[in-house]
Amino acid sequence: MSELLDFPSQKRSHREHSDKDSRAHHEPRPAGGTDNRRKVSREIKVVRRVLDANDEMARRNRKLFADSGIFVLNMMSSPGSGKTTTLEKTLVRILPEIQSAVIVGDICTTHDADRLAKSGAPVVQVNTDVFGGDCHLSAGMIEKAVAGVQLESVDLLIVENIGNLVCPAEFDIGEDARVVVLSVTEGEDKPVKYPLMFRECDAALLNKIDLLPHLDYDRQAAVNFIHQVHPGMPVFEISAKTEEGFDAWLDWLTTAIRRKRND
Ligand SMILES: Nc1nc2c(ncn2[C@@H]2O[C@H](COP(=O)(O)OP(=O)(O)OP(=O)(O)O)[C@@H](O)[C@H]2O)c(=O)[nH]1
Ligand SMILES: [Mg+2]
Ligand SMILES: [Zn+2]
Repeated sequence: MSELLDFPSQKRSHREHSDKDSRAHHEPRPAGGTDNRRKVSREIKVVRRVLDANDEMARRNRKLFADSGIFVLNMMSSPGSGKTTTLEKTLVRILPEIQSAVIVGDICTTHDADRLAKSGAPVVQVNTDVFGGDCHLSAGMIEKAVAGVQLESVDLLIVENIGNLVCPAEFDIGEDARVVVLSVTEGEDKPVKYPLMFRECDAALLNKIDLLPHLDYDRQAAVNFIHQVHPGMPVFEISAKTEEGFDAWLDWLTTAIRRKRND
């Protein structure tokens, strides 16, 4: 069984988010006149309010998850890197020992929720499509979505973020760990082209390695690029299709969950 949440009230936030991006990545500079400066300073104030509100909600989420003894994993990647496939296989292998629930974000459809619900885990699908749709999950969306989850019977809450290698990394949702999936069909250089995502994550999954015989792909170069932006970050080379490499990935995940439980 999966549940669908729509976020029609997010209409304004995409513009606010765009403003935020300009501040986060390249602080807008006044181009000249006083009016322009005033406008920029007003925009920065709006952006700061949006960010502060998100951080506040993320703090609330984190406290709720800590009080409930739940480990929260935020999985992010470009569209189609294999987040859902990896999670389908992960859930089969960790259930029922690790009671899990999933929140999955997409702009449209319940395709991913339908796939993940087959594991038997409770799944909440967040759709952001009405009026354009946000391209990331915010702490507020997670706060609303967890209201549909019976937290007392959950050890692990997995959030599959909206497919996007850029802004999901900027939004704290109250998670314990962040994982980025990079598939070998995307090219080796994505970590240096989209460094924030790789800098902000705790582990990377290099997925679809079953396709390597068909590609001209330098896996060591990809790992080197990841370590260029995030030295020492664990990188697990996996195939969500064949489950090659899953033992090391699941070992990392279960160790992280156990560590939080013992804290
Ligand atoms: N060959 C191969 N195909 C894979 C692998 N993992 C995923 N795929 C395929 O890649 C496509 C996209 O996989 P998804 O798991 O839906 O990707 P996603 O990251 O969840 O996509 P979005 O949620 O839309 O961002 C599907 O056709 C999968 O079957 C893999 O390890 N090997
Ligand atoms: Mg998916
Ligand atoms: Zn976004």
